[in-house]
Amino acid sequence: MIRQYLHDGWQLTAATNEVPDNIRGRTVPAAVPGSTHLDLLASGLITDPFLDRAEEELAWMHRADWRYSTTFLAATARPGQRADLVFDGLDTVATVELNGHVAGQTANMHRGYRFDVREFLVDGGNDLTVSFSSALAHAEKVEAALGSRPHVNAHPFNMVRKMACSFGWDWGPDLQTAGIWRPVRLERWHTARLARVRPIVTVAGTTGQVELHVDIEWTPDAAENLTLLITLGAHKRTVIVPAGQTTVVARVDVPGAELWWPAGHGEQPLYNLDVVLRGESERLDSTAKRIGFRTITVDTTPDEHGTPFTVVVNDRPLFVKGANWIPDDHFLTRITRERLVRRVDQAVAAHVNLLRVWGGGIYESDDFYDVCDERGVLVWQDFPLACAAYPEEEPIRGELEAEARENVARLMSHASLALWNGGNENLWGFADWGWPEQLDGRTWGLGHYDELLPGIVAELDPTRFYCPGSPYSPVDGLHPNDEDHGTRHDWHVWNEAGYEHYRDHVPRFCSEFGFQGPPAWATLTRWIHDRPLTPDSPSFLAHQKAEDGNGKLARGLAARLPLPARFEDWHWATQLNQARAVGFGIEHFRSWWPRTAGAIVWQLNDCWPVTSWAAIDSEERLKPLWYGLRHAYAPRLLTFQPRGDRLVLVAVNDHDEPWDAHLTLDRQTFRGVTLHLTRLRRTVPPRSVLCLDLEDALLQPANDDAEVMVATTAEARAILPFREDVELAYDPSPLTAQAQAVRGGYEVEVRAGSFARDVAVLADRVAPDAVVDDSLVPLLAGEVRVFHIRTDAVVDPAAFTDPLVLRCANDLRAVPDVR
Ligand code: BMA
Repeated sequence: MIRQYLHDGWQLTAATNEVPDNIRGRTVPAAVPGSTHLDLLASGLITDPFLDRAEEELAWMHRADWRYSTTFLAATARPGQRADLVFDGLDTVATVELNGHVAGQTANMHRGYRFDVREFLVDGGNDLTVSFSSALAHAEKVEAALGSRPHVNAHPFNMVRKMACSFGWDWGPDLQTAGIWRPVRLERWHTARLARVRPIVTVAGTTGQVELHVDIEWTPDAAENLTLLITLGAHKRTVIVPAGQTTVVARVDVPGAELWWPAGHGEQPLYNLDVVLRGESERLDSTAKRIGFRTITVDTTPDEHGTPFTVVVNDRPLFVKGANWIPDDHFLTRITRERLVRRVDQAVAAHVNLLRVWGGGIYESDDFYDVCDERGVLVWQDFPLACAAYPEEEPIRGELEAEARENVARLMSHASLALWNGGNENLWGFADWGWPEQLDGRTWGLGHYDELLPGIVAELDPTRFYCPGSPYSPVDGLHPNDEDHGTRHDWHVWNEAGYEHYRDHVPRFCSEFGFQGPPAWATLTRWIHDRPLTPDSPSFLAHQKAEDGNGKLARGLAARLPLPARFEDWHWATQLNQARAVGFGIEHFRSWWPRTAGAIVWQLNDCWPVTSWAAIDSEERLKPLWYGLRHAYAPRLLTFQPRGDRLVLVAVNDHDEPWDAHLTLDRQTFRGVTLHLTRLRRTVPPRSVLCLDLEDALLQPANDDAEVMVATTAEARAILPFREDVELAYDPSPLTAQAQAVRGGYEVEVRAGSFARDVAVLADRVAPDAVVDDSLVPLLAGEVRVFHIRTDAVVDPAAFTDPLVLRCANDLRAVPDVR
């Protein structure tokens, strides 16, 4: 096998006249892999699509057609040799021509294409063109042919196999990309090649087992017997492949295999699996994968509460501390392995042990799953189907089948891959969003979720759990979002209700819930230049995509925190409230373990600068929510929760070791006068939850607007005032602080004269690269905390104690409220 990558010399030209004057007839250098927006940006022909309201100016690109072309040097194919033009990904509707001959046509960005171009190759320069036509126009044509189906947002993304959020989402821009988005190469081979290699990995007792399924493609005239050499760590196997045999199944056992564990529960040993196909005299083809030995199941055995959804790894049931993942940049080809490493590391640092690759995005790159394997992050993979009814007719069915087969086979080797899921909110949409009337009997995708996709998983990747959708109730006749059965999404909080309503439900598994907040200040002000900058200024609004998003932010603050007039305070208040809301939900869900077996917050990351549910913004900055996640997902957690009509203290121990907790419980005034104090010692068994009754003397304040309840151990602390912030009589400026330069950054020593809630150093306001080690820290009267800030910037240290940088919840009481 000779692989010749064809990434050089590409040029891009608009293929229609319906483009702006400065682009019509122009040819510009093109990046491959890449996309039209990025090429035009690099040539200075468009404004950066993320800037202010540039997205609107670029709407013409939805309907544009493009031609990519290059010339590469090659020789004609020798007799008996195959020459395939292989595209790992084309976005999306394309015609591929080599030297004027049509090699093939495509309409699915989620799969690869292999075209036999033996007949078209010439000696010397070969002209390759890829002509893209508008994916939107294609989708509209399919819609006209098959009949329309309900979908969220403006465009019929459900009519073309292209990333749904390409067409805009409630956190994403409507910038419809086109381009050669994954590698392209010429593959020359003879005799045979490895068409597909599928390791089915299990553990039996202490033996790791790999059942390797290898599909071989032969040239028609090949007549020799071949050898397959399999190397797994120190274990080797050789299998003879008789001429013409297209499948081989081989078993390799690894006695005493080291087990792979999710982060927080053990190590992530990975074994190299190399497969080589040899002819009599030469190596014909090879592939390398990495596997890990573990078992992952989802326990759905009915119990006294209904039907659980408990992820079990190596026989150990785990509480899933999850986050939903969206494409990490709207322009997918900018997502490097390094960027993915940083993002997954940020997730792990917040104690996240599962990422759900959400159905409005893509099957991610190999790098993504490699990094998750290495870091011990479980992956829940949605098939890319979201918030819409999908036709079960051609061409959608055939394309979905082709992409699912390819991607199941591509990803199944990964130790981190925990489960396949049919799609996002499509079952819910049918049940609740008025689809049956709109569909009028047309197909909507049930066959995909109940037959096509589970059939493919069972055939190709039989050890992996398949779930038809999220949310999903595994009991016939029940609503997909039933709290007692399977998974649930809680969007009542945020859309209609305050976050206290998370406590109205005890779901078996909450696979989506979340609350919005703006991006970090440095991110916001780099991309949005409104003067004045307000939540309603035009560019800011262009980066707030949620329906009535600002209204929901305002209602979310109501009754809790002031609704500040000054933008800087609004920014802080809404970021803080986002973190509080999600932390509140997580603590509630964790307190119900094992009945509630997981929480997957919406959402970890962003794909452009936007007000969204994300914990990490598009410039990789940690929003206060990220720190909130890290607190709420900490392996050992103390939280006050209602049980019956009283509050109890819940101690959550996620470790595999018991927690010998020496507890101090006290009630004290904001000024630090202790009014009640008890000490006790309790052991919380591994991976379990202990509820502790509390004495009246702790629970009943003398002044409910000026006291807190505190539970402390060496590893965890819970602090709870008796009322909402707007009703508390706390000091609006309780902090004194000093900052100094240290190696690698700055230190800010903060002292609380009286109770200070959610102390934060918004360090990126001082230097865009500055990162603080902790945030949203409560300080009791008299406590001192040193915040460590990492930055390369040289600044006056006092900048970190500026009132717009060093903040706490209290200070919002000092600012004018617009209500
Ligand atoms: C859920 C998700 C996304 C959406 C989010 C916030 O429906 O699946 O579609 O972005 O809510 O509205």
